[in-house]
Amino acid sequence: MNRTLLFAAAGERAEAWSRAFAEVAPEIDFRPHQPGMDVADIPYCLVWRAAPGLWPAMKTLKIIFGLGAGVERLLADPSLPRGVPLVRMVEPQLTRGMVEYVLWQCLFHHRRVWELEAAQSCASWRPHTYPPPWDRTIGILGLGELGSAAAEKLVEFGFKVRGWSRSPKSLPQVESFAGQDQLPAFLTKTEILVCLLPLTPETRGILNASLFARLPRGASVINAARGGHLVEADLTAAMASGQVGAATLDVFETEPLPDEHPFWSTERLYITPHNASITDPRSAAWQISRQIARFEAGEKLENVVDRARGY
Ligand code: NDP
Ligand code: OXD
Repeated sequence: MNRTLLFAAAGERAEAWSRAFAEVAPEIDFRPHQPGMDVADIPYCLVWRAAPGLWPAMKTLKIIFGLGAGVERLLADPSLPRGVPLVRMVEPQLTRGMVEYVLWQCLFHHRRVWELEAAQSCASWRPHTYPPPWDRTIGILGLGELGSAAAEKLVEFGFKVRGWSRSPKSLPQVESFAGQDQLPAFLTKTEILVCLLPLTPETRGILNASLFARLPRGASVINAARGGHLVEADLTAAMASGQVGAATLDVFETEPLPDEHPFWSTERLYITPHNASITDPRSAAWQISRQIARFEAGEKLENVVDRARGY
C-alpha cells in the first residue's frame, strides 16, 4: 500500500511535522516537497499553499489535507483538482487553542483591561467596575467546530452567549440565530462580537459599517477568522466615532501586517500575529493517519470541504 504523504507547506515547521509523523503515524511515508521532485505517484498531500504547478504534477492524488481549518486560499487556486476530496484541519489542539484565545480576549474586553493599564501607568488607584458575566452578552459569528467549542466555554464562565450560523443550532444555553434575516437581531444585544466564520464569497467583508452600526454603542469586536472578513476602513471609522469601543484582531488582509499600517497605532485596537490557534503536528498527524485508514477501508472521510459552500 502506497502511503506517501507530500508535505507542501514551505516554512511551516517541516521538521516538527516530520518528527510528529515518525512518532504518531510511522506507517506514513512523510516527504517534504522539494523543487523538481517527482510527485506523480504520491497519493496524499498535506498543504498550506500549493506551489505553482504542483497539482497537475500530482497525477495519482487521492486526498488533499489542508494544514489549516480555513481553506479559502486552496479553493481560490483554479488548478486545485476537482475530483479529489479536500479535507480541512479539525483537530482537538487547534480547537482548544482557539477556545483559550476567545476566552482570553472576551475576558480582556469584558473587564476593559486597557483601563487598568492606563491607571497603572500613572500610578492611579482608580475604581474599575464591570458587570457580572450573566449581564454581558457575547455573540459568536460562526458556530462550527471552533465557534461552538468557544461558546460552550463562555457559557461555563457564566456569560450570556448567542451565536449566528447558516443553519439553526441547539447548543445548551446558547441562543441560536441563523441566516441573513436573523443577523440584525443577533447583533442588537451583542456587546462583545467574536468572528469565527470561514471566509467565503458570502462572508467576505461582513465586519463592515452597517454591521458595526447594529451593535450596542461601544461594543468590542474580536476577529480570529480571516482578514478578508473585515472592512478595515470601516473599523477605523467605527472606532473613531466610539461605535466600536475596542477590538482585537488576529488576522489581516495583508499578513504580516505592514509596518506603516494605521492599526498598529490605533488606540484600544489589540493585535495578535495570526496565532490565535495553531495546528498541532502530533494531533494532526494522528487525525490524518486515521483518515487515510478510513479511506483505505472504504469508509467515508470526515471534514471534507463542500466546495460549493466554500467551507
Ligand atoms: P466550521 O466550518 O466548522 O464552521 C463554520 C461556521 O460558520 C458554521 O457554523 C457555519 O454555519 C457558519 N457559516 C458559514 N457561512 C455562513 C454564512 N454565510 N452565514 C452564516 N453562517 C455561516 O469552521 P471552523 O469553526 O473550523 O473554523 C472557522 C474559521 O476559523 C476557519 O475557516 C478559519 O478561517 C478560522 N481559523 C483561524 C485560526 C487563527 O489562528 N486565527 C485558526 C483556525 C481557524 P453552519 O454550521 O450552519 O454550516
Ligand atoms: C487555520 C489557521 O485556518 O491557522 O487553521 O488560520
